[in-house]
Amino acid sequence: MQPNALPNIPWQDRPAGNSDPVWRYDANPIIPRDLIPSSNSIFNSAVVPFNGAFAGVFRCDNKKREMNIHRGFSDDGLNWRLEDAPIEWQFDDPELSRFVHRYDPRVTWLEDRYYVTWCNGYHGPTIGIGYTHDFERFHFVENALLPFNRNGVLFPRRIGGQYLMLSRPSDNGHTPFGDIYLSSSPDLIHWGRHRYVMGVKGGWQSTKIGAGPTPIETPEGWLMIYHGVLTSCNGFVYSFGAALLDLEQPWKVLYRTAPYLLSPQTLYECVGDVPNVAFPCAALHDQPTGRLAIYYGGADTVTALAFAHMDELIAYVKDNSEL
Ligand code: BMA
Repeated sequence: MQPNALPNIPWQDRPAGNSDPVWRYDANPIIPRDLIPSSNSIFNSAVVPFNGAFAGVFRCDNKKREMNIHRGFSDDGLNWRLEDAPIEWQFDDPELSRFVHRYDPRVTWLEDRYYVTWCNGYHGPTIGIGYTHDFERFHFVENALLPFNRNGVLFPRRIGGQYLMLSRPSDNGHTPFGDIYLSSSPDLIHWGRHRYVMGVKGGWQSTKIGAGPTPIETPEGWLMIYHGVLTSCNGFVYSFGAALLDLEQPWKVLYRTAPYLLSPQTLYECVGDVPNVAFPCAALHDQPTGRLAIYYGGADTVTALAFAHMDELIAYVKDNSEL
């Protein structure tokens, strides 16, 4: 079991005079682009509670501009030690060793281990699924879906006996479309019963959307934080919002934010290798206090942190919903 109480997650109170449902850590970014010798950039990364502290899987693009995922550890969730070399995956089928790149990891504690999902380049982007028990040995399970797909995110428990995964069918490039779907599996290998969850809407989420952190179970439904993309005359703009999904039938959307929760507005979100990107991949929740720490990538370059109160966030999603 993972503890519901995480009193040691990073936290900072909402700044005076700020009434936003989500606010930024004032010492952002928490991970600079050059934390390890090999890195060009470190962003779109996932963290989890681990052994009373924290561990994570980090997207590090190297100085050849190859995309791969690395493990990291932290005592406080703020100061991270990342391995300079990418994760080495073990696999049963040598075909799985063929990959072009790995990026945008999510990590989900599910039953007895940490599952990692990521965008795996295998003749086009698809969803790789692997696991680790200890952040020492990592086992690559399978490519879950056919290319082209990105933003694969597992639910943290089975529902109706099945494993569930959100994903976002896409193309082989910088996809100009994209809706969120749900697939189910008895074994995390064979996926089917695909259901439409939700699609694009106006404004900040008008071009494409994709699930972010592992959904969080609340009495009001599954909290799904997701990114949404607007196409401006200067390119894509990545913001994030949130939806509440039905607890037992999570392809049913109960509420969904019409305004964004956070959009790229600070220097480290607006300036970098890809300007104007806030891309969430993980959230830590301390249930007793309702504190939420959201990890997101800034401008495809650095890793940043934002905070929310679960009760306030749920109320905001409900009060500002347009389905
Ligand atoms: C998406 C993914 C993300 C990235 C975003 C903005 O297609 O590649 O990793 O943050 O584009 O470049």
